[in-house]
Order: sequence, then structure tokens, then C-alpha cells
Amino acid sequence: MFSIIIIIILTTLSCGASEDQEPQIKKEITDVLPHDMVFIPGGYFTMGSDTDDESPRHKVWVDPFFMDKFEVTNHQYKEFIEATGHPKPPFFNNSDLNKSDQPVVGVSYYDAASYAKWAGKRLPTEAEWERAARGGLKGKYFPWGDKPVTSRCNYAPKGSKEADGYEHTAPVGKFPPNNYGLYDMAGNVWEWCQDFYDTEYYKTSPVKNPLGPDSGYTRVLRGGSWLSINPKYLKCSSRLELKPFVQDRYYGFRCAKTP
Ligand SMILES: [Ca+2]
Ligand SMILES: [Ca+2]
Repeated sequence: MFSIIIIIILTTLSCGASEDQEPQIKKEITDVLPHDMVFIPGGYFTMGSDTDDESPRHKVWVDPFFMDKFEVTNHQYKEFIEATGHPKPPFFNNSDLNKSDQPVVGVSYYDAASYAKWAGKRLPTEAEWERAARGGLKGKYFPWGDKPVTSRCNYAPKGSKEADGYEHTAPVGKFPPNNYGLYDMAGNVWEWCQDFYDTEYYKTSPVKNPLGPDSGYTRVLRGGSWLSINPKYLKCSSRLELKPFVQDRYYGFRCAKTP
């Protein structure tokens, strides 16, 4: 087994505490941390920004969870296909996109959710995804800080896809991780979350573990992609709305897991 048994001392913030004042409640749990995931501590963070559907900024509490270090790769997705007979996604034969360590693309929300269930995981909520992307930094645009930097993620700076070293999707983990040890939270592929999308959701979102609207049509993706020209799509707070059956070259995912 690749998994290791760990004892995690969870340090959680009590309800009502500010981000800067952290009364701590210690709770012990014993669990299995999969080798390909990292532990994201529970706590408060400020979700959103002051613009568009990212507004208003609002305080959110997220319980501790595990998050995949990397976007799900073609190699991993091939194992899923072989084990279950799930249909191959488009682009699986495209030599620009189908290397084993490149992220799988052309997966719909339903494909991503099916993979996650097969893997014993689930898709992250939108709130979990944003907390994970911020890596503990407060109020920064990107997982590393405020300035878009071509050496930090795979996108298409000023329309030049290869300016960051990768004309198409990059193999996962080629750029530095954020403070939580997560790779490619900005760029490479947009990542499906489990929530329905609602432009107005942040105005009524619950504080504790928001799950998104109860119903809807479109779903949320996060993080921007290798074809994003404008760095605004790479922001931790950037939200993309998409019909759940769409499969295209920009869309992939990673999984989360409840400890
Ligand atoms: Ca690029
Ligand atoms: Ca990504």
C-alpha cells in the first residue's frame, strides 16, 4: 500500500474567531492520508473578491479535508477506463494532450464525478477548492501572491502559449506548488467542482461548509487553463460556469476526500 497511517492533530478555529485571532481547539483523528493527497487544515478564510460573480468577499469556514496534489492525469484516467469500461474522452488520441503525465482533458462534470467515486474520493466543493488554492495566504490574487508570473503556472501569457515553456497542457507538477503543497491550482486545466453555479450565491452563502445552491443547471470550474490569456482567470477567486456535459481541451479536475 502506498498509503501511510498518520495521526493528525487538527487545529481548528472556533466559530466567531477572526482570521488573525485563532483560539484553538485541538482534536485528534487517526486516518489514512493517501500518498497522492495533502491535508488541508480546517478553518476560516475570506472567499471571493470585489468583482463580478466573486462578490461580495465573505468569511467561510471549511472543515479539514484531503486534496489531490495534482490534477488527475491521463495515466490515472486510463486505469479508470480499463477498470470500468467508462468511455474514452475526446483528445485521448491527441498527441499534444495525451501524454501519461499530462492532465486528462475532455472530461465532463459527470466523467469527473464518476472517476472520483471509483477512486474512493469526490470532487471538491467550490469553497474547499478556493481555500486549498489560497494555500493559507490572505487576500492574494494567485496561489503564490499578487503578480502574474510566467514561471509560476501554465497559461497563455499575452496570447503566447509557449512563453511559460508549455504550448499545450504541461505534465502535472512542473511549476512550484503553493504553500499547501498543491500543484497547478492556477492554470494548466480548469478543474470541475461539485457545486451548481449561481452568480448570486455569495450573497446568501452559509458560513460553514457551503455546498453551493441546492439545484441548478451549470456547474463550477476553477483555476484557469493553458489557454487562458488574461491572468484574471488564474485567480484563486475566479469562477467559471459550464454546462455539466461539456467536454473540451481546457477542462479537467482533481479530487478531494473527507478524512
Ligand atoms: Ca503555456
Ligand atoms: Ca489547474
